[in-house]
Amino acid sequence: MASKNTSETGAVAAATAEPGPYLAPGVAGAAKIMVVGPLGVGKTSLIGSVSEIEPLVTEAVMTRAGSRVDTAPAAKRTTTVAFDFGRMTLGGELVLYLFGTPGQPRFLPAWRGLATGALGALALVDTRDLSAAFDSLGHLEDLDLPFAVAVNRFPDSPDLPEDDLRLALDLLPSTPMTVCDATERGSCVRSLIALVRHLLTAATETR
Ligand SMILES: Nc1nc2c(ncn2[C@@H]2O[C@H](COP(=O)(O)OP(=O)(O)O)[C@@H](O)[C@H]2O)c(=O)[nH]1
Ligand SMILES: [Mg+2]
Repeated sequence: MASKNTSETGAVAAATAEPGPYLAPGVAGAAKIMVVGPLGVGKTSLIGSVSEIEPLVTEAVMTRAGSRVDTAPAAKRTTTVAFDFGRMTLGGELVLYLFGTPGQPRFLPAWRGLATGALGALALVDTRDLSAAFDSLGHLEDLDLPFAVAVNRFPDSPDLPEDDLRLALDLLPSTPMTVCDATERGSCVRSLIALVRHLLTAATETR
């Protein structure tokens, strides 16, 4: 157990050792990863926390017209109008290209195009409103895209046992679930590592 923790700490530290515009010389592979979830769950924050390049963010100030269709937390003043994009190198070898995908139901038809070539997804969940995650999770299942769940903790998030969360979200036992703070890099990297491990296991099993 101790060695797993040590290697995980090392992997987190090595994730973006040298942020910059150029790929690390040892990069051997790349994966397109979607970061999905409802409005306000923390997608833009997570990509901003881990990206080693200036993330491409397509935020717009929410208008009164938009507020009729997008129900957002009171403190939220902007919304993603296309998608977020960032890049993170894991262990100096594997580059993850992260596509943050708007969670509002009207964007769901666009997912089919955005998901083309994606290896998997990190589904962000807010325990203050679990039902808001259903659209994204359902769509991942429709697209047959493997995913891991990351519970983004806010200061006022209720503490729910993992089993209850799994039941409420109807997750398979094999679906990884981590807890993160989208504004804190280390926890976001750990969630992405859990996803990549899951994708590697799935790929090995189907070989
Ligand atoms: N305290 C705290 N605030 C967060 C966290 N994640 C997101 N936020 C805040 O919640 C709001 C919505 O986050 P955002 O990343 O824009 O959500 P998105 O709509 O999924 O892209 C922003 O004001 C963030 O600063 C978190 O883990 N902790
Ligand atoms: Mg956003």
